[in-house]
Amino acid sequence: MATDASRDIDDLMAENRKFPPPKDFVKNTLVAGTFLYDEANEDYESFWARQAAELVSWDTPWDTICEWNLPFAKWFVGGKLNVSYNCLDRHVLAGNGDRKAILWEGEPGDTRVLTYAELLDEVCKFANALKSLGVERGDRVNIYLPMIPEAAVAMLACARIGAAHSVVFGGFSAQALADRINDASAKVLITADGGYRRGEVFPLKPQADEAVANTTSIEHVVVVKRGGNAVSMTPGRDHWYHDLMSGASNDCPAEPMDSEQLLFLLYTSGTTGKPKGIMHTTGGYLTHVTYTHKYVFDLHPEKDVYWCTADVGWVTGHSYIVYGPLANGATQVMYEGVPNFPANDRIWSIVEKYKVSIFYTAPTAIRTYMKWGIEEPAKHDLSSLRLLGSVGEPINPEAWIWYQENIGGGRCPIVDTWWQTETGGIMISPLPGATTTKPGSATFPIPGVHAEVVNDAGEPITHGGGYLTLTHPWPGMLRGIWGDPQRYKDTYWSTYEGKYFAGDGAKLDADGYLWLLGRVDDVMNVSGHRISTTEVESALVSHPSVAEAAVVGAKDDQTGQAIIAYVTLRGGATVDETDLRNHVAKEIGAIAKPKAVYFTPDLPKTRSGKIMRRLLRDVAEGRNLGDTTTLADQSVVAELQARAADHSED
Ligand code: 7RM
Repeated sequence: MATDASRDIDDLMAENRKFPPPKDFVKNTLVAGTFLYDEANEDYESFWARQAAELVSWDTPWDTICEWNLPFAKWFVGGKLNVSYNCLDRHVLAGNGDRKAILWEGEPGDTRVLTYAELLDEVCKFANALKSLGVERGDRVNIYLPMIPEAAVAMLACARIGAAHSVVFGGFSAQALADRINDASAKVLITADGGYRRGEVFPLKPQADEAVANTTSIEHVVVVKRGGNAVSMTPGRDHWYHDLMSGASNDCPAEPMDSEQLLFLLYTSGTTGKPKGIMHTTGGYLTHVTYTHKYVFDLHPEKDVYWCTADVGWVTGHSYIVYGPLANGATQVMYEGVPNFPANDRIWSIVEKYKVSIFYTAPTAIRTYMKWGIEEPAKHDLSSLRLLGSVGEPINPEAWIWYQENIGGGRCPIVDTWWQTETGGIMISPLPGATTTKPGSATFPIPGVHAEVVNDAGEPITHGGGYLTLTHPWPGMLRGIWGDPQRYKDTYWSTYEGKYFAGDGAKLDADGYLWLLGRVDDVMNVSGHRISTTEVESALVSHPSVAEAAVVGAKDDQTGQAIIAYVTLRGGATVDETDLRNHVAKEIGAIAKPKAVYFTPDLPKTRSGKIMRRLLRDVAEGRNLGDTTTLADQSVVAELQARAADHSED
């Protein structure tokens, strides 16, 4: 445990369960043993170059693997390639045009199947349609769509002609969309009339209209018909997707792009301040996501059915729905709607129906399924599953075990994948046929990646709590923040000299396993002990009645900060506050015992499912709420404030 003076994060939790790769899984795995790690350790640049040469098709080979002018990197310099060619044409040319690329399921239950040949046809036509609207290499195009195949088509069509896309999640407001269009000076906006969510059509076009009214750069708006809701179309500016497509030629040769050509911008709001346009380029990014998608998910493209439940509006959708899986020629499920329409077993009914073999989702979703109870997955045959993945937040050991037993039937390895919008692709994760996992640990950097946990002074530590840094450039790394190189340096490269730091705490255990401890802004300070939210939340979730927990440090006269816990119970379960507080003390120590526990049916989350502890801190300290625009469900906090008021009156 840290001493009082230490600025490092305490290491409170010990989790010793170990899961070696299951024997049946290892029989057919792509990577068993340490050979990839050994090769990468020998010379990481050559290792990445081998991946780039093997997994990606180039029109012109590169001259230099990596040019590193800290903090600015270029990868595969001088190389030329086309991302859409890599995701489509080459599979068709190899004779796999009839392979299913996208098995799409709409929320109401309607379905569509697109083969690689069909997807290529669609992308070529839409690329020509974009050209007819004046889109050229180097332009920016905004995409504001529901989870429909046209989202992937639009992204790939941009890549085909060298326009950078900027996808804005369909749940974001008109103002958020306008800010992002303005920052990128986008020329064209691609949207839909509306999409399905919770059994109803949510309109997108009216929001798009409002956004465009507050921008000056948009020349044309393309509208996909999905919701069937009434929309107004501005003549000359607005075009129906199906009208453009019916007149478009499917002949659109993929043009070779420079390896460092901008592929996309993706805005991250962070906790506060103006959203940052994270820049990703072509050759390095494609290499990184193709390599990780293949080896982390042990992809056998001719057999597997892969499903990532993210939205294309997030980086997970970019890297592990669109670019990685398609570059690898995978067959994947894409689902439009929410997990509880028409009932709480929708996800498992889709797994059964399409015989999904690789399933990739977020801890927040897993904890929600825990809350709904094991009866839901038990209604379905999930025996097609052979590998499970997790991304987005630390996965608490108990949620990991629940996932392993109730979804994976005890036979599937779990890959807990740590990465960020900024890293482009997975950085820390098990390789499922090679790594012995521990529930809640993302284990080790993947071959080719170098991470260090450092103390407050930036010195590497070998065990205990500290800060996660990345010490070498990697192919998928962000190339900067659009229009703001200084902010790029300040945000990521100035905390620890020469190292990338993006704000996560982490610890190393005695076996060298990495455990992510959550955002450092959320670390609590109780009597001089720096306690991570993750460890206290995991201790709470290890109680059999608890599905989900969020803790925050609230000002306290005695201890500086006191731990306040917000807890959601599993379906049908009950427990009292004292029992839970004692449970935490028993699991990880008296110092981490929450001062108060509030029970709540829901926690405030961002639209991508991350818990918003900042808002809970405001509630706990009785402040007016700050910026709530990134909150997924506005009613949750109001409810919590009401409960806090009740509690203080008892
Ligand atoms: C992919 C994505 C990035 C932040 C990151 C972490 C947290 C993501 C994990 C995780 C623990 C994980 N991109 N995070 N994955 N924490 N274990 N496996 O989520 O840009 O939206 O968020 O998410 O805090 O810094 S993101």
